[in-house]
Amino acid sequence: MLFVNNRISTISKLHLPFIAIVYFLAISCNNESEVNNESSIEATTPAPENIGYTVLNAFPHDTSAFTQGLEVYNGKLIESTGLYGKSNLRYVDIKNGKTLKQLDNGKEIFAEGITILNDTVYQLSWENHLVFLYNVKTFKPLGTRNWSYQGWGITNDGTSLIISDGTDKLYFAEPNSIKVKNIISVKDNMGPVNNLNELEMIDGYIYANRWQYDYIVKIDPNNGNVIGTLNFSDFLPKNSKSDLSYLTKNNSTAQSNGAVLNGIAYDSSKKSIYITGKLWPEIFEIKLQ
Ligand SMILES: [Ca+2]
Repeated sequence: MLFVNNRISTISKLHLPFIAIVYFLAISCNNESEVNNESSIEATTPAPENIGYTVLNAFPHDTSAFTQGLEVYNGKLIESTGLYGKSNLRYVDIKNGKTLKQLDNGKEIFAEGITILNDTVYQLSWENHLVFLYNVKTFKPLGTRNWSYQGWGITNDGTSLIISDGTDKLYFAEPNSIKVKNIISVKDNMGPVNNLNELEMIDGYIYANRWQYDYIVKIDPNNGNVIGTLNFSDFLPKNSKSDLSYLTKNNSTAQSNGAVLNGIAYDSSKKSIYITGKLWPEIFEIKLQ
């Protein structure tokens, strides 16, 4: 603006209309660039906030359970375990960790995440491209559905199944046909957030384990933005009362397959979250702060 004003004093009045147009255009351009700047700021995902939590309890967990999916149903845990030849679906007593009912998947299946919708358990498989349906009370098989992608984690929002495949994508699928209706990309301020694994819907937000990362992300299902993280680095050594030496033995399942943080189940009646890891000796009950 100063540049224009100084020039006006030194040029003839004949040039004033031209100067006025230039000035108007300059102001317009400035306003436009301000608008563009604002929209680019809005398009950037803000850094996630750190979400604090309190550890309430530690309960025994089967150290041979390669946890891929964890749910709470009527005060009990339902767990899906992976690995070929070791995959199964089981009811587990939360307090003593005992398996109350178990259905083996067979040696050809590598089971993955589970969710419960309308009294049906949906169990994913990793690379088998199949989803298994069971009656939640009896584990009576209710059929299978085809799934085009890898299966990692699954939850639901009461209407749609929400499925991860190890990328940054979350697939919203119709529960009967399991046809994909919508896909969102999960991102934080650093870019795409991949390796999305076990999922849990908690009070309208999707919480996700990230394979080989010691934290859980809180995702806004409307836009895929990671809006918070729960830090679990060094969590097991700090909170376990068990001998953890089996996790570092050479040629152990833990060493070859990774005893990583995985498993989130929410009991909405208590507002408690249960978290564990593959082959971990405990399941921990936590509450968000
Ligand atoms: Ca879960």
